[in-house]
Amino acid sequence: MEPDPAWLPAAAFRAVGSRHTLVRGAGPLVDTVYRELAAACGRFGGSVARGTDGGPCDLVLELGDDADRLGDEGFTCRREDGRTTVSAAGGAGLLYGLFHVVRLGEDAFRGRRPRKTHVPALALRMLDHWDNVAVHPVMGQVERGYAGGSLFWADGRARGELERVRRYGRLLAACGINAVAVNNVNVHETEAHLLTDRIGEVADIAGALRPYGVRTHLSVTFAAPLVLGGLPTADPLDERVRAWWTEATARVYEAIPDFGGYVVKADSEGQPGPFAYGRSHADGANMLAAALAPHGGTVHWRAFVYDHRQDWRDRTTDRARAAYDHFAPLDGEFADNAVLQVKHGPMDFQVREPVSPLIGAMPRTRLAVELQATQEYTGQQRHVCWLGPMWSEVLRFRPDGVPVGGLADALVAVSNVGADPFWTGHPLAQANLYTFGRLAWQPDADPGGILDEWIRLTFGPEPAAGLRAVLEGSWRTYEKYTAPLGVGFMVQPGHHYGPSVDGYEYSPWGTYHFADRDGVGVDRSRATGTGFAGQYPKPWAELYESPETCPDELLLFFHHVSYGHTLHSGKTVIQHIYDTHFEGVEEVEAAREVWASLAGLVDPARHARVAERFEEQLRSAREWRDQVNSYFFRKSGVPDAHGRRIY
Ligand code: GCW
Repeated sequence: MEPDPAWLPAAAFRAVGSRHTLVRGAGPLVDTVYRELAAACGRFGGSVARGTDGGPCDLVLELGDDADRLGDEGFTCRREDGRTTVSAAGGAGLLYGLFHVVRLGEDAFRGRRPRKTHVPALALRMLDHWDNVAVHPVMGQVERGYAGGSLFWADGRARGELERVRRYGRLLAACGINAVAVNNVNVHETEAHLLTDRIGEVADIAGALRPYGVRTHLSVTFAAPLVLGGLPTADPLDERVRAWWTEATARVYEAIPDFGGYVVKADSEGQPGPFAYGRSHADGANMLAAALAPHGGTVHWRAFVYDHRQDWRDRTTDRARAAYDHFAPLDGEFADNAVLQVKHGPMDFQVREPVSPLIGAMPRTRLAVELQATQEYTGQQRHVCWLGPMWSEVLRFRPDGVPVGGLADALVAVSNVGADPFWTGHPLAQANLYTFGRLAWQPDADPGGILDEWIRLTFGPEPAAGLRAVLEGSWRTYEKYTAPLGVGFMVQPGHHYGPSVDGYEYSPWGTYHFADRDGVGVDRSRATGTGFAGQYPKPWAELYESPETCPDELLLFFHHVSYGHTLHSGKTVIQHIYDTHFEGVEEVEAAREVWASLAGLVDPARHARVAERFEEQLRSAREWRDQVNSYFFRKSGVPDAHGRRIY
């Protein structure tokens, strides 16, 4: 089966493809622009010329605008005297300009448009693939992957479907993504070799992505000098180790001259790191940064460092504190080409978390904020869960005056894409990928506008209202029927799908809700709890400190309260739990009906795939509702005020 066209169906090119266009400038990405236009004109009867002189034309795409202002990726767009002009200083900018015109459709060729400048707010807009080369006995081909196999790898080898990879690069460019890390941050034995003897396979992928301005990055193991180099140590301050990395990195750049850099998960969930040698994470990151610097590369060093072998009896250790406690003291010690990659929340991609207090706490350190497009904890691409509003809240949050989107140098998402013909398993999960790219380009963009854009491109105008109804509130719906009020987890251990309220309660992972007969939640206050709330600057530290001022949706993240505690909404905690769980399921039922009504307006294969997933979502949502409600009814003994069925 041909892969789904996603947000680039042929019809999206009708407006440009039926016009007369002139392309001015040279370079590989300008060639891509030309090829895109030639293909569109072949289909819709327009024409495209290259060069300086041109007869009358409707659209000009030209290199030559102010490089200082636009950089390589920015562009301007204007329309006057019946002609639309896109100018850029670099080929990437021209390509983004072309996709901008595609998004505008016929509007690009109507009336007058004053000149407008478009420059990405974040220089790096990246997807991290958690793809394994060899199938992992527990995690499979793609760790936390819900879209079939890997686009890049299969059963220990390069998959070799470079045309598919090229199409992927094209979709990414059309929503503004410019970097991809091609393997899992948990680097197992086979994958370690991508850095050295298997770099050619990475180079092939890089070659397929390059025409769309997407640079390739690699996850590497900190122990590479030991496991690949035969050295007795991986100590980042050892000269032999440093020389090994310098050499290995030089060879990477011979194979991939525009290689982006390394991604590293160190001292985290069993991965090796500098702690084994008594060195700091800055020592570790800086060693790799030094090897990359002569080539213009960057190391993305992940801050996801915590004790995953915690004793649940130990109430002093709080996983939420870990990233800040480990990294905030290192501010100012990281090299210029080292970027600290911080998960957006302090725990782990739950449906609701506060923004990580580490974000904003290291003003002298470059920052990448990591989101999770793959829906590990948000329905695993069997449930509709459009994450745009959540991500937008994160990016607009102001730790200390400046919004997160303005503090970050890079925005990264764990990819939700695989070898599935719909790319993302659930066809509607494509919206998350698209929204991520567009928010990374403009973090203060209205997510609803992005959703509409995605719907219009992907589905055309007819089913738009229905799609909006299905997607718009889907994150809040998911939140309603799963773990309440920011408490998190309550998922089945291991695979993390479906409810198990106590699944992680007595585990070593540091993820507890502490429900008893009187109440529920984690006391993270300074006064009586773990002190986590004190990691925030004002006003947040104070706001979160007290259950009276803490926002309802985060109450159980920060506080242990009684079931009778009254929320700002006026409801008690226990009644809130019952109400939201009944509502959540009702909302899924309603969305499923809306989807059913779109049959005939949506491509049949897509319609069938989503319809099938809705059956599973509804089954699962009911299971969540009944387990969570029964659990809290049995703990608390408090009946539902409305007498609904609880087991
Ligand atoms: O959420 C956890 C996931 C792991 C993942 C880890 C991480 C790649 O369950 O599968 O490992 O986060 O972000 O490193």
